[in-house]
Amino acid sequence: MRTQVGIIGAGPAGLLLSHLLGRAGIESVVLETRTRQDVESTIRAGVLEHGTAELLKETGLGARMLREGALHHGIELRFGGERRRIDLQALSGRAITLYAQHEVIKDLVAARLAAGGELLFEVSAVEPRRVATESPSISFVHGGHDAELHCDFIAGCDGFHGVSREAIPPAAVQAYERIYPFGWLGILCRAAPSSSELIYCLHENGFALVSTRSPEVQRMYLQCDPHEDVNNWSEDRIWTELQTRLATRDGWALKTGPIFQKNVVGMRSFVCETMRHGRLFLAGDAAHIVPPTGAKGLNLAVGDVLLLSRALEQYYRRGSGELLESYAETALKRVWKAQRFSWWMTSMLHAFPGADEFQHRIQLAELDYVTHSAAASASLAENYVGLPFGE
Ligand code: FAS
Ligand code: PHB
Repeated sequence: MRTQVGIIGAGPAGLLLSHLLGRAGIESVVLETRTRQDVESTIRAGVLEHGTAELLKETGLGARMLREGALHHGIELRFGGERRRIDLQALSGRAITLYAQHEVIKDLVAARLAAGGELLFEVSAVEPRRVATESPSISFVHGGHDAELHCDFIAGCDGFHGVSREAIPPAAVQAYERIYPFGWLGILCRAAPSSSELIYCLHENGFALVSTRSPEVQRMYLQCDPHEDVNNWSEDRIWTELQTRLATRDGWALKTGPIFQKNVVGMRSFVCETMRHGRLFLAGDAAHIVPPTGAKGLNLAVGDVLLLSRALEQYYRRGSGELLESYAETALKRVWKAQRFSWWMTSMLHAFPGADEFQHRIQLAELDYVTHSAAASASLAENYVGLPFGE
């Protein structure tokens, strides 16, 4: 097979890149190991930055998001029984959109297929080849047949556990990592919203987050041991612990309901500074991971592929490799800012094993300062709604 851009991975990064390239008249083929149904039902992100939502709208993908998503103009920080609102709209002039990642994926897959895009699901043995030459290719197996996709460029959008980053010689890889001594137990439940905006909560027992998916389905998280067995958490234990951590002086109550999905995720910060090796370009979780406290992962992937699509457009339209040359450097500027914000939110809002009362008081003082100081809350707000693309 032959195409211009071979894309490995049909997550938000790979599908959005194929969509943006398609709109610029650039051919691509997306290779995905899982089934379409699996990809369209993976429960992950829920928060879209202002810039992400605008890009989806501008590129013809906004209709269902506008109908079924929800604009949130603020978030709440909760600590020491106190409730403090951060007015994102007033502080940054922007809002966030609550619209689940797998819904974005469904919209992207539908748009690609409607545009005649080539998506190959259930491929295996994917291997990027000759990435440091001018004629790379990707070998894979599909429908029991060996295949080779010849292309000008390869976009590695296959997430943290993919093959693309592994295709870069170790000597060329510069990576940075921080693994956190806690994880998140995430639940989906059928219940009415307990709050009209997201609640980020620090309690001495640990972090808690109240998020949402729709008026009928709620998403919540609580800090737990990273190796926790989710079966140790009965529905009663989950609701009791959430209510304990989220308790306020004014008797606020959590709305509960049947939990139909629960899982534990570990937390890490990771950056592979080598986002490009020859004709192989990494984007999204294949190059960087942030702890979900800052709600940045999906939005960073969007920022990467917007940059990469513009660089490829410049190459095919004007024969210039200038933006391709600067892709990694430009993308990493935004990646490190999001890393800093996600690490900061995680450090401020989680109970660290072995931390003493002094540490806890410092975190409470930081939350008190952030929610009182116009400068500090404006800084939080502008990072949370998303720094402008390319910055
Ligand atoms: P993905 O991992 O989503 O997609 C990679 C794709 O490549 C997958 O479909 C995989 O099957 C495929 N693949 C892997 N290996 C392959 C191979 N060898 N060949 C072909 N295909 C291959 N981010 C936010 O912005 N906001 C949030 O609220 C948020 N919440 C989160 C909550 C949780 C519990 C988790 C785990 C993450 C959360 N994130 C959040 C981060 C998350 O959204 C990721 O950043 C996002 O999925 C990254 O997208 P991709 O880079 O496309 O990678
Ligand atoms: C979510 O809705 O899944 C969510 C929201 C905010 C976060 C992380 C996850 O920071």
